[in-house]
Amino acid sequence: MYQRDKTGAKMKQFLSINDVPDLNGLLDKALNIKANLNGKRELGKHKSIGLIFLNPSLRTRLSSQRAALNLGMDAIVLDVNSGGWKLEFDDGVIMNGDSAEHVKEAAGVLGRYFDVLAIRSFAALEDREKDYEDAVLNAFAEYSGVPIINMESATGHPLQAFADLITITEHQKKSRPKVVLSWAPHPKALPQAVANSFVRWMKASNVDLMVTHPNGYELADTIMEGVSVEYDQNIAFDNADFIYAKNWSSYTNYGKVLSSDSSWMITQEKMNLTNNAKFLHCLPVRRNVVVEDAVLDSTSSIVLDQAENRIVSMQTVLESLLEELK
Ligand code: AN0
Ligand code: CP
Repeated sequence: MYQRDKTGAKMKQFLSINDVPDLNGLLDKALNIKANLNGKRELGKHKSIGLIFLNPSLRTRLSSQRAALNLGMDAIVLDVNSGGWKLEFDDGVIMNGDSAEHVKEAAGVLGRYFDVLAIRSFAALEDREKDYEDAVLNAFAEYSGVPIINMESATGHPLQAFADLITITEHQKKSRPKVVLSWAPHPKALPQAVANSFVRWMKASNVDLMVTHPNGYELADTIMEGVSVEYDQNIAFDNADFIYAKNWSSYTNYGKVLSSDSSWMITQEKMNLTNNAKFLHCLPVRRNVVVEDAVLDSTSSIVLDQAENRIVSMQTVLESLLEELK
């Protein structure tokens, strides 16, 4: 049976960037895989992955299935909220309420059905401590007995950040590009997961990273350690090679929307302040709220390349895990 082990140099699970023993090696592997997506059709034969969703998805769901099928794996999707029993995650609860099944059994059962499990479970944005324990993802890791892949947890979205890194690598024109993560407005409270992972992966890469956001949108200190923050978006955009837009709700005033200031929307006028920067967003994106049409519809936008690279990031992670399962 699969043993959790972080001491070896091989990838054993993919909960966060901490599970990547060699980032440059993984990136090289991804670029090679992209050049021949059908090169390892036999590797995953007779192996299976369960894709477990507690929240909606378009890209993650389909790129993960695509990647698994490219490797010859069976991929089966479960939307827990519409097709499964309502799960309990707390320990020691008297389960006489809504929840019919505890994650201890559910994860254990799924571990008997699949060789690998992938989980999506967003932050609830109510209790910061609880979210930042990443309890749902960790419960599956603890009770399933099989390798777990994070398809966006409360605190991170590493498959997205890996796809972002691949995309930036493909488009960069200088060895150390300036990459700006810009907060942008959104009507609903969104998690910090995408921004957290983007910062962590960029910090580990050869880029000049700057983060820009309004007051009150500071990300966790542990994530932002060593990263420069510029509160004036126009100054941040100066000489940027890549603009990565994302909304997140406040971390300090947890889960709150503190600003819907439309002057933070990414416009063509602002893109003109950059070094002819490419525009990135993980999608889904609200047009003319987060970013105006003119930017998304311009040749500077590489959002579809990013989405395409979600197949590549998942396929690279799966290939790494399958090599260990053999
Ligand atoms: C989610 C988020 O911001 O975390 C998923 C992004 C991949 N976005 C929305 O809910 C709109
Ligand atoms: N970027 C991303 O994860 O998209 P989905 O929410 O559609 O999977």
